[in-house]
Amino acid sequence: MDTRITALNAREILDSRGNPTVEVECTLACGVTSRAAVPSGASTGEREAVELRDGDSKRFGGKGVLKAVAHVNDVIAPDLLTIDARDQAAIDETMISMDGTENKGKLGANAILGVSLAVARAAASASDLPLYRYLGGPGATRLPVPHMNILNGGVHAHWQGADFQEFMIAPYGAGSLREAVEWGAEVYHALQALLEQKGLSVGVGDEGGFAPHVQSNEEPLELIVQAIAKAGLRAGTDVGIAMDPASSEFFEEGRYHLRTENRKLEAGEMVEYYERLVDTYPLALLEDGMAQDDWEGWKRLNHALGDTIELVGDDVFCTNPAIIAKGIEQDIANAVLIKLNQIGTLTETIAAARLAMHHGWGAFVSHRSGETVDSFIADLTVALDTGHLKTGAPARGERVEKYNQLMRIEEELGIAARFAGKHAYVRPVRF
Ligand code: 2PG
Ligand code: MG
Repeated sequence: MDTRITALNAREILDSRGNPTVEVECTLACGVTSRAAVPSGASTGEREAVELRDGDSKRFGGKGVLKAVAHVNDVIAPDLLTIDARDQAAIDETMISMDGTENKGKLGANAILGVSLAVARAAASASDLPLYRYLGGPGATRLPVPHMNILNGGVHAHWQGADFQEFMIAPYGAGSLREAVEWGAEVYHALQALLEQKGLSVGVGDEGGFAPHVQSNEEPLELIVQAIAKAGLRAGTDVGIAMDPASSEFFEEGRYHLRTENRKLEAGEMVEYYERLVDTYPLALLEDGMAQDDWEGWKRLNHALGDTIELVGDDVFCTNPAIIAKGIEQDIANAVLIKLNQIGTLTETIAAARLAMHHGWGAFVSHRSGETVDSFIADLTVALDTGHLKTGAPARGERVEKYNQLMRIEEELGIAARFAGKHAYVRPVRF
């Protein structure tokens, strides 16, 4: 097979929010063509790689990505032609130096990542390997616990509901990925019925979870525990809960503003708030409990809860190996969120996850709130053996495509497949 790159073509497509994003097609000399699409966040970290937008208010309110598309077609492509698509790290390194900035602000991380992922997929295809095996080798046999975001708040629900952004269920007690997906969908529907019963809205937020008007950030946890029981499952034993408050979004002037509860909390009070929730509910994982600039708050949180549950840093680390290294040194968390487009190349994303895992930290792979049907992260999670991922509700095409891909992978692995279950976390499940 001749795996040299013969063409790279980018175009502008729409994401799940109706905003433009970049899609790239990669063609190899052997005739293989692959495609990859780039996701887009709403609650973005300040140190994320740059998502290049046109800023032309006449198109998509300034959100067009024609500049990024042109960077792929006119700048990146000519330089990568005839390079072997299997040389992923060299290709990514070439794009990083072509860009020349710290944050990929010149070419755009959306341009660079589109190429990085399309190239990987083409190389896998030309090697006649499924993507998870091409990236992960023969040891890539463990299916992750899906963390399904069934109740949305914060910016993903346009501040109409809870302040906390994501309330997820983790069916870690299931015997297989397929069963976990089944349980997740059943709890989702039980929650829908429960909300209807209570006269609450069943409209959904950006990630497919319901977005009801609640009176506090504890109410969703109460509702989810009830929904788990209503689905005939045991909260804690069969299905755990995870939260991503995305607290940078409500951290203002040094305090955490809980609008639904009409309270402003100091970091110490916020930590106590979480401690009480952990005491009361079967929480296995808390992401972005503290804000990206509140490293002192993070340290307090890790001191209080780091031995009990998994504490994942998202906005605070931005999948950036240099920042993660600092976080490890200063002992501020025990896990990192892994998002491809926060850093902008596949190679750096793999490095970020490995760095975390080599230090005994967890790595939690994630979608973005603006997604496409590209299921790259499903394969990546199996390849990196992170044991868990989050990719939204068990509803909406762009979310379920990832869960569906994981079911396909499990089926293909057959007797070799393992489900991570309660071993998914960096801290043992308490139930
Ligand atoms: C997050 C993500 C994904 P966004 O905060 O973890 O759920 O949201 O893509 O909007 O940054
Ligand atoms: Mg987050």
